[in-house]
Amino acid sequence: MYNNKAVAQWVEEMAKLTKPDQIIWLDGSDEERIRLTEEAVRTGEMKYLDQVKYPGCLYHRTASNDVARVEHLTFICSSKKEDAGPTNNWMAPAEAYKKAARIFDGSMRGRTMYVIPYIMGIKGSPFGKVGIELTDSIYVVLNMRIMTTMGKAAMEQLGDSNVFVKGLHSKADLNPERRYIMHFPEDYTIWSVGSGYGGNVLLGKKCFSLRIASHMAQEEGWLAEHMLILGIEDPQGKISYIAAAFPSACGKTNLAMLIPPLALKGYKTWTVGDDIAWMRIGEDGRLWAINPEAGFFGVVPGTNTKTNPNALITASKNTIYTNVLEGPDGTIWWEGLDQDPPAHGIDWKGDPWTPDSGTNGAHPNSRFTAPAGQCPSISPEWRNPKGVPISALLFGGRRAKVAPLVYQSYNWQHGVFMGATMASETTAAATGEVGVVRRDPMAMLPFCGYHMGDYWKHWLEMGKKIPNPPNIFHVNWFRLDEKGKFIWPGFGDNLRVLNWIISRCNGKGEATETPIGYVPTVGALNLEGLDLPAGAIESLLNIDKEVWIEELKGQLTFFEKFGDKLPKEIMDEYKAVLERFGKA
Ligand code: OXD
Ligand code: MN
Repeated sequence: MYNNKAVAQWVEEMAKLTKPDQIIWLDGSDEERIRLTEEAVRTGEMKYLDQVKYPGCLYHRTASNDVARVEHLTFICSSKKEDAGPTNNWMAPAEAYKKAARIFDGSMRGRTMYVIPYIMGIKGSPFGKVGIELTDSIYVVLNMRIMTTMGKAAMEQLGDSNVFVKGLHSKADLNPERRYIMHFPEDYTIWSVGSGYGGNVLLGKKCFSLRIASHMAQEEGWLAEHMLILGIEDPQGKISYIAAAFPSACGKTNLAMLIPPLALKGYKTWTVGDDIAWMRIGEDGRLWAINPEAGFFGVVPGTNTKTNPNALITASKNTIYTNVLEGPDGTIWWEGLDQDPPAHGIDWKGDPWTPDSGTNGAHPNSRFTAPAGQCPSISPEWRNPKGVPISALLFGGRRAKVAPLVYQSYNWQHGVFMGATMASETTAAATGEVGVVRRDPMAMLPFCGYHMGDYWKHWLEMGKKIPNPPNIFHVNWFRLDEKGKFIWPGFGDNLRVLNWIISRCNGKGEATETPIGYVPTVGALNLEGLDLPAGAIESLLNIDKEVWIEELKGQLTFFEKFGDKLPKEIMDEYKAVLERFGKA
């Protein structure tokens, strides 16, 4: 069906290994979508939801031991161990290929191999990159249709080039003992076996667009980041774009789809992406970003008409729901939805469930896969092949006491240090242990495809190459009061903070110099219409020296892991903060 020789040869080789009964090359047509959906429904792999309430929506349940990314089974297989660095699992490429091949061998017998050509990015854009995923799962095919530009368009983009990311996926027997997510950055190759969960098997997303792409970006001089992209339009119609990195469970999708509070009249927000940003230096010397994805693969629980009404609308049609609670007659429900649960249903494990069961109906990591174009706040620029110009980069985390609501770095190098020291405290829901600090540099800990020390060096070098770089900020929506309650209302009101950030980028916005960076003065944030208790803004902006000295100790322990790969500039910034605290 397609006549790219390199692709044909590779597909043949992989088919020899996995031994499918047949191979189907996908074209991305609607007829194909309907045919595959009907087949998946016939075999029970997927179910139609009520097509009046949820037009075009499908339900899928993964195996109950296969509901999240598996970091301990994820490997970076660079030829030298040192290129994977201390934050990645490493396996020698020959050993990894051999180990996985034993599981792939014959794994598609009795099954069909689907060939999915896809573009991460926009067709015709210099940002775009082509991948091909081979899979034995229709669920994967239907998700990839939403998350990427797939089919004929991708093969046209590839032409007769032999440069494409080779992704091989098989569910095999879904045995966690025989599950691996292997990345071969030097070969632009991904082998994923033994899982059916999105983050492990939608190979265009984390595997390609972050792990492999971060390696490509280092080679080619750009940035592949775990960042949302959001445009903020002021009442005069000027739109400024930010890109923001937060670890999981810090509200990235919510911020990406933020709705301005009523008090901020005339402001609009525009969603460009909710998870990944590919950024290059534009001809005008600014940093330009695209969202390489075409859909959202969002966490469902907690999504409601208050936290993220735009996500609810986005996922109201043509969406695949995975591992939520199945209610009666093709309905669905999840914890944190502002609607009563059904009297009975089937939970994410496939067991009968009632509100009295005392267990979750939906898995906490249940997901929606929805076309980005359906988002009410989608930016008219989201498919612009040039991308959007970035004024500010934000790093953030969930910190009860350490980080103030917002602060700005003194310069790019200091900003890279801020990203490198990013951390988040675990919540009770996530681990059972509250307040454990997990260091997650640039939110890339599980996604950086090479040595984190080299990655910081690359960031530092990019700073020297960008004639007009974005300003860098740190935000923390999660500061707690003495009673353990959030002080800042968050959600739409985060726009107040973003507005201060944008005014700083325009040479305005009042700030005080502190040991950690520029912090807004108490009067600098627009708090009109917000009913904060007395002293709240002061505590949100407060920097507690004792707490920071402890924090700096934690940063140093973390940096020690990187030995002589820790760039000197990062250590210089560390010492400068200590010095500003009078502790050098
Ligand atoms: C995601 C994640 O799924 O960051 O986006 O874990
Ligand atoms: Mn993510």
